Amino acid sequence: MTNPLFDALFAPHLGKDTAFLHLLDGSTLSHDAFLRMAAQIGGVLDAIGLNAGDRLALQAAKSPEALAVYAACVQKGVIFLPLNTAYTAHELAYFIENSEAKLVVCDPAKEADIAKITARTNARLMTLAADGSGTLMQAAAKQPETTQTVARSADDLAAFLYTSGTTGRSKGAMLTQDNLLSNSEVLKDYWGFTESDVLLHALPIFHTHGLFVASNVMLLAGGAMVFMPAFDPDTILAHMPRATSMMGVPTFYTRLLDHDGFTREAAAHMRLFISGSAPMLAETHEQFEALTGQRILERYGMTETNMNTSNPLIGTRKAGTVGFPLPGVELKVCDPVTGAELAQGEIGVLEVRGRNVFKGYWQMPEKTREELREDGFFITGDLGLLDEDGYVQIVGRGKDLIISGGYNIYPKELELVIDAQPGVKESAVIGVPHPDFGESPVAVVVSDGDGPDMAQIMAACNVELARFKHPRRIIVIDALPRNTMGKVQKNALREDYKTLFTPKES
Ligand code: MCA
Ligand code: AMP
Repeated sequence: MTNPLFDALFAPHLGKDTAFLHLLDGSTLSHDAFLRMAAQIGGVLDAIGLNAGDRLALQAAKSPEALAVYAACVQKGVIFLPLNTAYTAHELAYFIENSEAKLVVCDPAKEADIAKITARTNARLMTLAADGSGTLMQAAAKQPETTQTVARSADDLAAFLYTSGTTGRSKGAMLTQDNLLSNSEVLKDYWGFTESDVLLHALPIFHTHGLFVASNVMLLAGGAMVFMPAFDPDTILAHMPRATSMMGVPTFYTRLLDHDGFTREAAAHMRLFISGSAPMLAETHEQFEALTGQRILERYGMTETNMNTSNPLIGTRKAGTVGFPLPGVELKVCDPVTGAELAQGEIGVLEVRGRNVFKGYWQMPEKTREELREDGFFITGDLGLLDEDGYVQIVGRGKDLIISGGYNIYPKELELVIDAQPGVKESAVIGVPHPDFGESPVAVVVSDGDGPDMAQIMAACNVELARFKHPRRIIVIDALPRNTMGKVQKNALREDYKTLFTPKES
């Protein structure tokens, strides 16, 4: 009986007393202790009747237990659906309904709100707090510390990750065991991770970066992670002398550079700093190298594809580029209209193909057809080129997307909420450069009648949208700039407001 993902990431560590998670209370959880905890959670999944292919949605604080829920899902063939802890009940309702999750695990503080959703969908609801308390681990404590591994094939689904869309409607990206496994195998080797590595893990574990890149790679390598609930520069610096590596979004690096305690000596024990999820300014690369003598390794990925390209471990890490296509990943730069492949140096839409590319969007065959070609190439929506040395350079986005501190914000989602408010004729949401988050959303609103009520707009955002998506400014203007076809010219708006957040916002 085989379960490729479990067999590669988890099974080799059964019975091993090696360090897996260093926690901030000073304790260390061994690989074996972690797997015993996961087996007990797996026992709960069996007891409540979850079968392979069923979905489990988790919205809980980052903790060893939350990571063990992922391991339990892999072992039992249950499809894991992690959800951003910032999502509101309004957003959660969609994910729970759309995925038809059979079990929802949430923070006890949100139980009352989420119970209203699960009552409608007939899903089972259990709780998991940041300290591991709650009904899930109470039930797990009664289960044995070993459990049967359910057979799966490489093509079976392991996870759904929801990604917002340009239409404002989220899509569940279906990721197979092989998508996740093949990518972590490639990354482990490409970045040289071994069991001697200790990774500073400060990313959330509900996205590809913190879960499928950081955690999977470390599980495969057999190394340890300093597992932090969130990014805090003081905590990072306190643990840097025992660590070898860190993965982060550009905001991690700009915040570290702003910290007086971050020096060449502080970073001396580290062998590798990796950045991704959003573009890193060449200036940040340069400042980092000047201070530490080390060069950040930048890579590029997507929820639908895991990681596609990376700068090399050995060789030149070129600032302003995301490196080369990873082994096993084919990358083409294509004409956005015809799809024809373009020559080196020409700017077009990046398309990628490989074992890393997802299976499609859950119950959205049309969306899948729009973005995933029959020949297997996925249309990323990112604009880029291959430079003279074969490095991939991302020059912009063909899709209307804002990335704030590594979180994606689709303007349409905000525009739909804002346009529905009284006094708003129409709105356009744009991403404006921000010194801390890279980009921040700004709403440009055209008033109707007596004009918009700002408090009402923010109240609606509070109910419907996670806090990180909220507009950081709302600007009222007479009319939106449009081209001759009547399309709103967001480029013109971005130009008008490009210095809104500089100099640095307090
Ligand atoms: C928190 N807030 C934010 C963000 N994060 N606002 C805008 N953008 C954000 N990213 C808001 C909170 O709602 C709160 O608002 C205030 O900022 C402070 O909250 P706090 O939790 O203290 O935030 P923080 O510690 O400052 O967090 C910033 C952060 C965090 C460390 C950059 O957002 C983070 O860890 N980002 C990583 C995201 C990530 O893992 N992305 C990978 C996606 P208020 O005070 O007003 O209530 S995977 C992906 O993109 C692909 C596959 C890839 O290539 O990796
Ligand atoms: P997500 O949908 O959350 O997986 O976000 C994926 C998007 O993040 C990609 O399509 C890119 O636009 C962006 N992205 C990820 N890594 C990088 C990077 N190193 N440089 C520029 N953009 C990036």
